[in-house]
Amino acid sequence: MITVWGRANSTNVIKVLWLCEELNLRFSRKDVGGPFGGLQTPEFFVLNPNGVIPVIEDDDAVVWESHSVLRFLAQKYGSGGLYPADPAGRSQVERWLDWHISTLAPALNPVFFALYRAPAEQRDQAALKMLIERLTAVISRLDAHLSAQPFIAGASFSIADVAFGNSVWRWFSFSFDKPKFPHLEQWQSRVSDRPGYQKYVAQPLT
Ligand SMILES: N[C@@H](CCC(=O)N[C@@H](CS)C(=O)NCC(=O)O)C(=O)O
Repeated sequence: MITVWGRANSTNVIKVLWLCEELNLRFSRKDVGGPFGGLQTPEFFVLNPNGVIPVIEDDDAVVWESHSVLRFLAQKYGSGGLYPADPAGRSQVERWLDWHISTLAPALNPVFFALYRAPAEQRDQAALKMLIERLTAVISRLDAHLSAQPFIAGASFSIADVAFGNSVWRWFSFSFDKPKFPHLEQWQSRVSDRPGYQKYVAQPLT
């Protein structure tokens, strides 16, 4: 059976849990990270020398980096649709997985940390405003992208949608004023009735 290492409110662990549900995989999950600790230990460094979650163990394979985990599970257990085999289709998935890590996450995470992790009295409102502006510009690009196609990587649901689910959920959950992004809203309602989304993604932010 697959073991997923990581607390269930971690945005990167949520991707893996949602995909396990999509693939109907049985797994056990170990609470590490955040208040549970356990990442900066010699035992955990053997699993992931970076000391971060998620990590999965599946037979002899140990996989870390959330998008590598998505690729691994989709290749091993998926029937092809979630992670297309043809190079052109696959490159659509790959570029958005990379864009998430290189562009969306670095814009989103500082806003999340400022609002949900930093003590309120340490909040720098001017800095937060700039972070929100930067994030809004990135989200507007995603909205424009989704004006042309129903799913992140094209005409059908893929692991790219799984990667984006919790980030977009966080964006819409933030309570600050935001412009309307109708295409992104439509995408969210398109994926939100999937059981794995309901179970793991659509949770109050903590
Ligand atoms: N690029 C990595 C980032 C992993 C990461 O930063 N994980 C966070 C949780 S979302 C973590 O381990 N934080 C330390 C903690 O939870 O204690 C991935 O996609 O897996």
